[in-house]
Amino acid sequence: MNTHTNSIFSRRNFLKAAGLAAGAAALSSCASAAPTAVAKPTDTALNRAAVAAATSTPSADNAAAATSAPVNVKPFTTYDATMPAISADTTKKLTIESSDQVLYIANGVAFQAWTYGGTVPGPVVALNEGDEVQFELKNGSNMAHSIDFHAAQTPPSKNYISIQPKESLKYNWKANHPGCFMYHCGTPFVLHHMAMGMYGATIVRPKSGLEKADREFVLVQSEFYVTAPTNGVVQTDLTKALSGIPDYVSFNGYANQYKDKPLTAKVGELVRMWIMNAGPTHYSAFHVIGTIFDAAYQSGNPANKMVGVQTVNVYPGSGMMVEFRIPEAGAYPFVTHSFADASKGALGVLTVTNS
Ligand SMILES: [Cu+2]
Repeated sequence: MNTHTNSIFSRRNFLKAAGLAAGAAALSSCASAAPTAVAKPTDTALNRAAVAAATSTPSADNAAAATSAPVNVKPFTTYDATMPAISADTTKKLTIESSDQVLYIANGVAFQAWTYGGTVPGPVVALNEGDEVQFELKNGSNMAHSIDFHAAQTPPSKNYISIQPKESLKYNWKANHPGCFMYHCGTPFVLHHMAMGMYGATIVRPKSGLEKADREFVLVQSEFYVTAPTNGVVQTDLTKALSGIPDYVSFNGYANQYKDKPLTAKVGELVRMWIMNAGPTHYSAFHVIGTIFDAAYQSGNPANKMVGVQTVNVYPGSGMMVEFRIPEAGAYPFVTHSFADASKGALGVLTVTNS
């Protein structure tokens, strides 16, 4: 990413990307060195109890655990689920660079990924309705890629085309509709490029405004289909991807990361969650155990309001926005209620406290 992205991504994400670049440089200069230990997230007794109530299935972490120490793998850092700030500029310069990375997708599972901006999912693109996006895709990967913004209305034949390594592609588009949208690589074999990690969320805030939320999160659900590890790294297994039986399902690219490091809120606060389902294949039945959504908005558009909703259906390639207030302190797991997928890692916890 270049400095242009600062106008559109939060400083946090920018720093994260910068840190990742530094880490990659360090690793490339000592490829034979022992890998950095994976940060082990904390797990409180409170959350264990909550999660035990949600799923009694053992952790997915062992399904394809690495058999030897992985090399050139980035240390795990929790993907910050906080909705980034949106700049007031009505013209937003956005540059995304694709790159090949080995990332952890679950505890001890190093995955060969193709990324946007060095992470899976890629950075959250945060816009206001009506913004013009001056977009550039740079291909820093070793194979052809493209990018398809569901928030855009533009000819795919002209702009969603594949570019070769070291090439770049520029096109402008306008965020005409508010909501929670997917972006992804559309280069054939599309299932392969998406299963490798090439997706992210675009959030377009409506012109009409939204009630100020006390907590606002972005969650991207996605599946991973992997081989047994070779040299400590698992690859995408296309046969499994075609069969639709994943090894891991995650929120924001890492199985159970918000079970291990919960999101937080306080009693009575307005909590808003933008949920984007990158698939590539499974539907998400998003549900927060112990509460009911006061409102849910199909595609995240305020015109598509439902009330008193227990579970929302987030189709692959679509998004939702939900709002709720928790009346009593406790640990509230959030899951896809497709429980095979929750058991494979699509499970987190919202810890709600009195003060
Ligand atoms: Cu691609």
